[in-house]
Amino acid sequence: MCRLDGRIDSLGMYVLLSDYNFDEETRCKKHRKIKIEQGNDLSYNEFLNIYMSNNEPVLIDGLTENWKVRREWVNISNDNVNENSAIIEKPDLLKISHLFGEDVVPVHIQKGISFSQQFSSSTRTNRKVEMTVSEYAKWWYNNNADERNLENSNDIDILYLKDWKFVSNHAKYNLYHCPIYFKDDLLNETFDDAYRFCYIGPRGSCTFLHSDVFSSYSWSANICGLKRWYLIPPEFTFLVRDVFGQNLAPHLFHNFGLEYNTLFPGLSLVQHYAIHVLQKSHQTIFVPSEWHHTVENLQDTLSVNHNWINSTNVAWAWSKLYDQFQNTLMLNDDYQTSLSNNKQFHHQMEIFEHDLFLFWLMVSKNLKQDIKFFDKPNATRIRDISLQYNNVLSLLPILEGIESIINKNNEIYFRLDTTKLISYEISNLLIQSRKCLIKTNDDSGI
Ligand SMILES: O=C(O)CCC(=O)C(=O)O
Ligand SMILES: [Fe+2]
Repeated sequence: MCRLDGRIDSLGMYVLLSDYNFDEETRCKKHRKIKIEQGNDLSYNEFLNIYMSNNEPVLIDGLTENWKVRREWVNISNDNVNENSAIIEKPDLLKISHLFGEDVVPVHIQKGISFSQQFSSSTRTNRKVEMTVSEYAKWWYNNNADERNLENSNDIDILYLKDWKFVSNHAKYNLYHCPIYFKDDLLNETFDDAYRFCYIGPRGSCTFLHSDVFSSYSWSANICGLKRWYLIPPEFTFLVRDVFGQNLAPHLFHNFGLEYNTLFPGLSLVQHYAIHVLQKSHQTIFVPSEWHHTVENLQDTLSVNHNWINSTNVAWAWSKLYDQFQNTLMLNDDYQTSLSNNKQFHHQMEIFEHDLFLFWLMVSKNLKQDIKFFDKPNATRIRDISLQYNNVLSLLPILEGIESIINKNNEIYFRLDTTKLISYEISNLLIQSRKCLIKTNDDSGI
């Protein structure tokens, strides 16, 4: 099993930080390349056993050819300016806006267009606003000129349309088919497709260093354009945090000078351990849990992506949430007397309560489904494929964990009324699922 978070090691590692202090196995991970698979040749079980279970990234070719988004949202033209008359593919904002112009979407306004400037300039900002797709399309055609000189336009705003929850609003449009590898999805089944997104980004737009929500997996299919990814294996996360293992560096290739380098001494090293990926159209990337990454659109790019959780990564997601809870409690114990820390404690506790509630919804909903499923061994739901990982088995310890947190802390910390409901439902669900497991074990002679 991989280590998901190197935070605890960070101070210790920094004391002796150098490439040479890594053991042989770690040093061998330098300049690793991502594997490329052909969609036709990769079975679900191979994807599960080689990539999902080992938490390893992969690029899969050729999943998108027949998708509607590819047929109808991409404008294909000939480059008549250059002699070799290459084919140019771009997001067809005219068409998209004609069809869905009234949708309100999140747009990130970014400053400073060239990546070299972006990574060396402290002025780059990322402000999020909402606008309609037709307003975005207007901006696209008025400002996103092909001839834009990236090196000299750092004063111009660049607008990146991100996290458009297209499927949850227009499921019937059938924009694309979720590839079989990513269908086993507890997250979107629970939250009505809320983690299924569409991205439209002009050349020069980017996504800053982050890892994905709830330690989920993500996949992203490039419909047209070109993306550059830097993926950081979780055992090197400490290299992108400050010396105290707390804050994340804003960028990977950033140089703010001596003071900054002292605060983030790992950045010079992490470049060797980050996996560099150029993702072309028709390629789909699998980003494993807790791999930090940055993404840059090197051309005007259209992509679809999902975050998802299933029984292979749900325990990691839970342990991250649990850590967050322990850290919050420590905040309270350590600084009982300090008012500002008390405020911080309550703020963190609110965030935790919210996440715990979402987690509870996900676990309980799927447990209920799976318990029913146990009675019908020939069911054909897609999730049956990974039943070897048995969702009841992987979700049950989480339910127990939630129960113990709520029982122990109900009086002291939690204010949510829902916790009462949760604790009542948990007891019932635990009784049922344990019965169900005993029955299954008896039937199978275990
Ligand atoms: O394409 C992007 O800009 C970001 C995508 C991303 O972060 C992801 O798929 O996890
Ligand atoms: Fe991401």
